[in-house]
Amino acid sequence: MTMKIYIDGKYYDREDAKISVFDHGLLYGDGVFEGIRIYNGKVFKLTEHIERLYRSAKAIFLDIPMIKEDMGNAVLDAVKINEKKNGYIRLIVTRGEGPLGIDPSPCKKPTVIIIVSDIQLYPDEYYKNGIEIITASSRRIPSDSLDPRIKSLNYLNNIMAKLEARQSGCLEAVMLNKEGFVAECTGDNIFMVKNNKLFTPDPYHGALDGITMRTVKEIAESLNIKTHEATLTRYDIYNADECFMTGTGAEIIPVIKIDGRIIGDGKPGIITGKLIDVFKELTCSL
Ligand code: PXG
Repeated sequence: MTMKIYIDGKYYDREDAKISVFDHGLLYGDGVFEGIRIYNGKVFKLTEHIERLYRSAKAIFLDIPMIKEDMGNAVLDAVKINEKKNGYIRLIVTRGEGPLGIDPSPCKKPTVIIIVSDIQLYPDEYYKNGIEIITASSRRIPSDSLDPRIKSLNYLNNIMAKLEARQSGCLEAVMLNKEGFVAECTGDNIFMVKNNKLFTPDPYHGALDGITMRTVKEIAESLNIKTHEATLTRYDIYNADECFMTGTGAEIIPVIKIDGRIIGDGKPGIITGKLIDVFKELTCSL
């Protein structure tokens, strides 16, 4: 089964799926995207992802040339055509082709791309044993420069933080905002547990409004665990009982060490484990 990639209403084989070198998505990172999971042939939280895509687009003045319903159907169609039962969808809308120069006004038609593929961000053992992370020196772009809720094609500062993690032998990094408060990781939201309560940075501090983060909050509520959107510093994470990250790709992954400090007893925590179990049940019962 070869991969079929959707570009502007047509399907192409992987080798033929190409866009212009004059696309402003490539030239300037001018565009928005979503990463979505397929579990058991069902698209997880499709409406939420489509809604977030259109909110990101609106914020950057990008007029997506189709209505939300058609976009949702295009995603479902791409999943069906690729016969994907478990996998990952990358939905991208770029500013489209235009002349050189950052002014997007000559770009007449946004490019819509849907890739249906696979994703495994971390090996299985990390879900069982947890991972070690560092704090990156690259800060999250300030909210007053680029709202962190916009899931844009500009990931350079996150990539710099990811590289910093890799260079210090870790897989992930936590990013602080310009005031030094914890914002999120390079492609995941962060949570900590203290005294049986969940804490996650208030999105105001510079986090993406994560769909997995929201799902985890709902699961916590169903387990009678309270979640607080808080102002967190590295000190809070160092002294947490448990810590984990959430994201579409990673799902829920325990963090057991940060900046060399062992979190809790250095093993994935009990509440983290419960949340992982319920999340798994949720995605398996779709
Ligand atoms: N923060 C950032 C900066 C993200 O990019 C999240 C948080 C988690 O949000 P969701 O809605 O997915 O729970 C993301 C999402 C990848 C990859 O290819 C990255 C994400 C999602 C899927 C795949 O690394 N980031």
